[in-house]
Amino acid sequence: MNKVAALLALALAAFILVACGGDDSDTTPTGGGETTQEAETDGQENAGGGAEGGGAGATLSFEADPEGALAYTATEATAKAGKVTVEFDNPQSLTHDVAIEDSSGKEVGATELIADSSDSTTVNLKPGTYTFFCSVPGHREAGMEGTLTVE
Ligand SMILES: [Cu+2]
Repeated sequence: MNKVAALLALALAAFILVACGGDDSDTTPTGGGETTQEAETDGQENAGGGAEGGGAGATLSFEADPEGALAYTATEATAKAGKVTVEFDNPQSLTHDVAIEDSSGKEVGATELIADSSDSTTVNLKPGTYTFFCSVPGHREAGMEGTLTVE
């Protein structure tokens, strides 16, 4: 009986060790793996952007509020780094555009100022947070802006 009890205790101890070890080894490699995957993904994205060269690049579509408000239909947008086509549809008779500036306030691109029309432009975006807004005086302040996240 003593032997059996000892074996059971050993088995239990081994199980606990394995379980704990399993958790540890799960946690550590997963964390490291994620870091590696992120690095690899970034590399692939960069490589992909370079290979695509903007040909099959992403398109960002913006629209001024069809009801006539000083707003776009979205206040958030996301895009992948690289060449991005910015499309803007303005159904209003009021003139608007879509300008994009980086986090330092430097404008990286803008569509034409248009009314009851649409326009598009191409911008080269690096990963980061940008602001898109209407450059007509007062419109941005009135709410015609949003955040563009580039990954
Ligand atoms: Cu405007």
